Amino acid sequence: MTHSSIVMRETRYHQIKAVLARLRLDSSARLVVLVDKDGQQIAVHGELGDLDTTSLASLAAGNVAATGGMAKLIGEKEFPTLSHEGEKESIHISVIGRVLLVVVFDDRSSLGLVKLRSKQISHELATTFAEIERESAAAGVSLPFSEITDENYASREINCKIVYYGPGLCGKTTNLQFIYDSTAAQAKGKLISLATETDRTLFFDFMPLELGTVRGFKTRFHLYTVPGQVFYEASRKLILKGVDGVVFVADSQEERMDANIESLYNLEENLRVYSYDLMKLPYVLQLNKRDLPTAIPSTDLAAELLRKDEPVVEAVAATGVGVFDTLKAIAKQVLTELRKS
Ligand SMILES: Nc1nc2c(ncn2[C@@H]2O[C@H](COP(=O)(O)OP(=O)(O)O)[C@@H](O)[C@H]2O)c(=O)[nH]1
Ligand SMILES: [Mg+2]
Repeated sequence: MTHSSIVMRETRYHQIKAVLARLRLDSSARLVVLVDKDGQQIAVHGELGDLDTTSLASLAAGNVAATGGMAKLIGEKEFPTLSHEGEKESIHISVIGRVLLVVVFDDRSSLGLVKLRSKQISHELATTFAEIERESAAAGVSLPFSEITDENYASREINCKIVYYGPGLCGKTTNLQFIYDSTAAQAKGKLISLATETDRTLFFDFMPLELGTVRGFKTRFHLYTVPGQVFYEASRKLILKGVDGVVFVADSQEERMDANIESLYNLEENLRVYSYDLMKLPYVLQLNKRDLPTAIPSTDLAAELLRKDEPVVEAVAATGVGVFDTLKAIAKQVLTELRKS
């Protein structure tokens, strides 16, 4: 989260909120959200209703990243706008440098109008963000957007991204599903699973989770899983962008040992793409499926998969054993890192 963070002064935040309010009015939209490309929500204005804007922000960023991959395949740098028209509600996304302007609208407006108005303010937003980046470089500090974007204490937020990594069918989705099933409704957003017909994770699972208040900041964890199959390499890379902590879920079955090792190498390689170093990143090793008769001894697994002094948690995700211990172990490290910055 902090790798590309910039600081936004309160006055800038209000300036941006005012631009969003104007856009919403001029385009008769329901809601306008400004999101950074890593999926963090920067500011929102409009009728929220029960809309989960955290998930919206995250999925919008995933959407832009995925279509960006498509653009490159056909020789374009990226697509500057994306729109999705539904029966009643529609979404228009504009890519403005490092931020995404997401407009949600219904039949009180039209795609043409939203497009026009978004384009008209995109220059203004780009200029403002260029200034913000200059200011934060001058201040020489690096804090995430969300930490200081509001003077209102209660609404200060920290969003952390945790990725569950591991070979196909090791139990990543099962971990998230158990957390989801055992968490109070007010603490969690929707668990969003993009799965194939055969129930394999296609793109990712995503679930926001509130951890309460840490040092006056409302703290929210965004939990992701990656698809395990070899051919989803592109998704795996995208999901690691902006990661704050990784849980590696190993499958204890003897016949999955090679798959574990391959996936761990793949993780290290994909982290390097973003100049992250597994050695420095908050990291937990979960040895899952301890219940199976073919599970090899934990010490043998650990000997093969340990990378540093990371916590090792034995688990049976299917029944929830070790699932929260794993989450706590990674959360603790991520929060310790945050305190340093
Ligand atoms: N026996 C056993 N099965 C598990 C355990 N954890 C997950 N599974 C099963 O393994 C299969 C794959 O799990 P899933 O979470 O979809 O794997 P993913 O590909 O890593 O997301 C499912 O049928 C799960 O029910 C476990 O601890 N023990
Ligand atoms: Mg899965």
